[in-house]
Amino acid sequence: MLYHLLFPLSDQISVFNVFRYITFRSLGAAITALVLSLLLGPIFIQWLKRLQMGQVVRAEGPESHLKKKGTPTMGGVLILFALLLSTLLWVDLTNKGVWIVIFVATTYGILGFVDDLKKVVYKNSKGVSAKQKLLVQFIVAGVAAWLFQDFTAVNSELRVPFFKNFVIDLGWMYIPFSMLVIVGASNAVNLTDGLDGLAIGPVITTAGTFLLLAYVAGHSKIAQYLEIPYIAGAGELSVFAAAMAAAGLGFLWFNTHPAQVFMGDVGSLALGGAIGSLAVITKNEILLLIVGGVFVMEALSVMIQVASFKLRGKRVFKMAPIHHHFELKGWAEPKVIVRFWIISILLAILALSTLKLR
Ligand code: 57M
Repeated sequence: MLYHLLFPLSDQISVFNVFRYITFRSLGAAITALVLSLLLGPIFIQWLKRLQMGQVVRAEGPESHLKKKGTPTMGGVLILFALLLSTLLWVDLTNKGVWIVIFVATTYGILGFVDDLKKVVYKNSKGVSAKQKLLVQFIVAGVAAWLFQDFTAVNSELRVPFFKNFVIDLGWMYIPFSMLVIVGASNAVNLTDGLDGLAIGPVITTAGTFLLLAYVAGHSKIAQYLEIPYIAGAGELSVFAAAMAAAGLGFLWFNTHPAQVFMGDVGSLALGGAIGSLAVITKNEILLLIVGGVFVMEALSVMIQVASFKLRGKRVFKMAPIHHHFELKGWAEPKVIVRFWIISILLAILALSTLKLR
């Protein structure tokens, strides 16, 4: 909004010329989101406590989790508030791509909010059924994938990291594929959110990586130099990604071990959906497997565990997702969390290196 209010005045007040720069507006969005989440965090947590929005902890989880019972959840409302307000304040509101990503994050956030309410308020620990959740997620992802089609160069071609000239054209299959990317990312973040700060850490590194990927994809000269698809308008997504990373950082201040608040499905589903959408709109669908490698590892561990249990009647891990496996191996919770953060940072660096390595 500030861009539309102040940039037109730059003829009279030249300093307002800075609003034309995506870098400046990304920095503004990040500072706004960080300040909002840090300032509103304590008030929001108090409010959740008063409303008794305490987490219901399932008995079959690791012993160490039982003491977490009652921790306020649905902190994702705070993240989304800071993220969306900051984005709307600093982004070019005529950019369609940003609105599509906001549409996914908001609808997935509402889905998660309903799930959390059912679990926390109605004490129904199953929440919204998995089938209902998936149906809504695929419908929203389908609308987003369809809308992405006329967003400049979002086309059916897939690029494989490290192999610049190797392009796979999925044709009509690109729509269901991109839906799978968005729904998969959302559920992978959801599964990862099982230890204090375990999900929000990789969300911050992933958002920071997409800040850079969106900027270069939307910059014709840099995209040409790096031999990556030029996607006109993708640069504005840097503002959204910057706000997302900063809102996550502010939330981590309260979610770090021992957590004062959990993000809830309202946070994990929304943030995962936003990450999947950013990957599709910047044409980094396969690169997301590297950037979001921690989320992939967590989701894969569940698939392997359930498949092995069904086919062989035996577990591969002591418990899935894999963060519980390390807990049951005797790793302290902070050790598991910080080691997963280290992996996430290394994967982000590796992903960015693919821009140069060919
Ligand atoms: C999402 N939710 C956490 C919190 C957070 C198929 C199966 C693998 C599904 C999976 C599952 O139910 N996942 C749901 C993970 C839960 O966190 C809440 O959920 C929100 C995110 N969606 O924001 O509101 C618990 O995680 C802990 N937590 C923290 N700190 C945080 O910052 O400590 C969360 C955030 C919270 C808290 O204890 O209550 C969760 O783990 O449920 N199921 C599982 O993950 C279960 N695994 C399992 O059943 N494995 C089986 C088979 C089916 C694969 C096996 O290995 O044999 C384990 N997790 C739990 N209980 N808590 C075991 C059962």
